[in-house]
Amino acid sequence: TLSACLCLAYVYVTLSGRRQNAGSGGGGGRGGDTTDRSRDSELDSICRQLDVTPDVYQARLRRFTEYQKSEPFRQGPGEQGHGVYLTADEKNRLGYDAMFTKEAFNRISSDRISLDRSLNDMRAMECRSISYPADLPTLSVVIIFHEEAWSSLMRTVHSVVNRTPPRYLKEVVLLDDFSTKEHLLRNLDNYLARTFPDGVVRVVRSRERLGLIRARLEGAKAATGDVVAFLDSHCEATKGWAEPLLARIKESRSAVLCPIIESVSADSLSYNGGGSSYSVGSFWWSGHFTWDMIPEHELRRRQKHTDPIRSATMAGGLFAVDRKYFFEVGAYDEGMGIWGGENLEISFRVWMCGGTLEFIPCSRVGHIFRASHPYSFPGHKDYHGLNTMRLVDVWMDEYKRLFYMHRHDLVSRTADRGDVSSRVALRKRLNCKPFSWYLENVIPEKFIPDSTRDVTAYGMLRNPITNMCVDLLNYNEFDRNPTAAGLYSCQGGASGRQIFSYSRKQEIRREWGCLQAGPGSDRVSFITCTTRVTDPEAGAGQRWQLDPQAKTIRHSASGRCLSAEGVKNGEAAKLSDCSATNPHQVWEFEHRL
Ligand code: LR7
Ligand code: MN
Repeated sequence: TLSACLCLAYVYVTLSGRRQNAGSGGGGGRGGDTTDRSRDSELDSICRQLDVTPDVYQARLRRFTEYQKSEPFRQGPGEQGHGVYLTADEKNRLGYDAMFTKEAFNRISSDRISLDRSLNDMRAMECRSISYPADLPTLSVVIIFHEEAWSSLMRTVHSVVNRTPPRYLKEVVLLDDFSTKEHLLRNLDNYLARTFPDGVVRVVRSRERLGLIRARLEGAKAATGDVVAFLDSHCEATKGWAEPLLARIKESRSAVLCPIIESVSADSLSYNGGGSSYSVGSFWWSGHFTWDMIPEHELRRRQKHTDPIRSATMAGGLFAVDRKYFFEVGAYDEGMGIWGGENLEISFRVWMCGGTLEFIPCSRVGHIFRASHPYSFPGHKDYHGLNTMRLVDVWMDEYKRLFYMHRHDLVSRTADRGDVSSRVALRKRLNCKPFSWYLENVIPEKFIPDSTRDVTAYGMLRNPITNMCVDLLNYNEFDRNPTAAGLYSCQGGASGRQIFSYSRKQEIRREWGCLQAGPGSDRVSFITCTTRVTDPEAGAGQRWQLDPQAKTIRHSASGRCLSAEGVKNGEAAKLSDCSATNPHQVWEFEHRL
C-alpha cells in the first residue's frame, strides 16, 4: 500500500506541476534505493501530519485526482459555474417569491446543481505557473453554520474537499451553531458518514446559540491543523485556492490572509469571477465595512500581480490564519453577539499588534451575497451596533469620537455593550500600537473629517436666515451613488447626516462624497470625490472657495455661489449668481480649525 500511495502522490504532483522534486534524483518513474526510501519517508511524514493511515491517504488522493481529471468535462445544470435560471412559470408554480423571502437566495436553483459542481479555474495565468514548496503547513477548514440550506452548505464542503490537495487538508470542521432544521441534524451526520467515511469532514455541535463570532472561536478550538481557514456556509473554493494561502503563512506566520472573494449569484448561483476594482477592505467611521480600490501607495509597493495586497480591513467571513497565531493575537472578542463588528475588530487588532492583513490574488473563493439573513436575531438587538461599540472603545482611542458622531444613540449605552476590560488588558499585554499609527501607516488615504491634516472646517453647514443645513436627506451613503445635496432644517448635531467638512483641497465633503455642481445645471449634487488624500487637487466641479468676510461659498468652475434661495426643506441646494448682500448665500461651518 505504501508504494501505491506514493505512486498516486507522484501522479498528482506531476499533474499539477507543483512538485519541487526534493531528493528524487532519478526523475523518471523508477528511482534507485535512495529515491524509494526518500519517497517512503515523505509519505510517512505526510501521513503523520495528517494523522491518517497510508490507506486513507491513498483513498483521498484517488478521489481528489479523479475529481481534478473529470472536472473540465462535467455536464449538467450549473456545471462550470453556470447559473440555473427559472422561467416565470416555474417561479409561480414553485412559490419562488415566498421561498426567496425566507431563504434570501434561490434555493430552488441551488438544489438542482450538483454538490460537486465544476468551476472554471478562476486564477490569472501568472498564478497557474507558480510552484509552491511541497512541504506546506496543514490546513483545517472551519465552516460555521446556523440554519443554512442543505445544498449551499454541502456545496461549500464538497468544493473544499474537491479542490484542496489531500496532502494539506487535515480536516473540515463543520461547526453547527445550534441549528434546528431537520436536514442539519441526523441527516447531515448520515450523509457525512456515507460520503466521507474516513472522517475528513466532521461536525461539532454547539448546545446553545453562539452567534458567528463565538461559533468561529469554538471551530478554531476544535481544529488541529497548522493553519485555520474560515469560510461562510455558502461558499465555493476554486482550483488552487489553498496553496498560496499556506505558502504565504509559511513565509510569514503573522500574516492573516483573505482569498479574493468572488460573487456567486443569489439569484442564479452563477459563479461570477474576474474580480473587481474594489478589491481591498476599508471602513466607514460609522463602523461599517466597505470595499475600496487598491490605494496608490499599495500599487507602488507591490511588484507583480501575484503579490499579496495589503488591506486595512477584511470582510470577515473568509480568511486563513496560523492557528496558534490566531489565538496569540487575541482570536475574537467573546463579548460580541450573533453577527457584526468582529471583522473590523480583528482587522484593527492584527495591524496594531504587529501582524498584517493581506488579500491573496491567486486564491479565489466564491460567496453567495445575500440581501438579508435567513435566520433570526434573538431579542432583536442591534448586535452590529453594540459589537462595534466594543471594538471602538477598545481599539480606536480618541478617534472613537467619529464613530459616536454617527451613533449618538449609542453614547449612553455603555452598560449594554458589556465589559471590555479583558480586551483592554489584551491590547496592553500585546503592546499594540495606537490607532493613530494604524491610520498613518496602514490607511493614510482615509479621510478624517475633523482633523487639521485634512480639513479647515467641519460640522453642520448652516444658512442662518433659513436655519437649513446641508443634509444627506434619505440618501444611503453606503450605496455610493450620486444624489442631490439636500437642505434640511438643522438638527443641532443630533444627526451625523448633516456633518460635512471643508477640505484642504477645497472640497465640501464627507468620507466618500463631495458636493459638485455644473456644468449646465443649478442643482448641487453629492457624488464620489475625485481626490484621495494623496492626490494634488480636486476636479473643477468639486472646488469651492469660502469667503471669510461675505461668508459666501463660491463654486470655482462656474464662479457662482451656494444658495438656499427658494429651496424648500428637503430639496436640493443650488447655485445662483454671487451677491455679497444676499442672506441666502451666507453659510457657517459649525467648527473652524
Ligand atoms: O448566529 C449565527 N451563527 C452562525 O453560525 C449567525 C450566522 N452564522 C454563520 C452563518 O451560517 C454563516 O456561515 O456565520 C456565517 C456568516 O453569516 P452570514 O453569511 O449571514 O453573514 P454575511 O455574509 O452577511 O456577513 C459578513 O459579515 C459578517 C459580520 O459579522 C461576518 O463576518 C460574515 O462572515 C461576513 N461574510 C463575508 O465576509 C463573506 C464575504 C462578503 C462580504 C462583504
Ligand atoms: Mn455569508
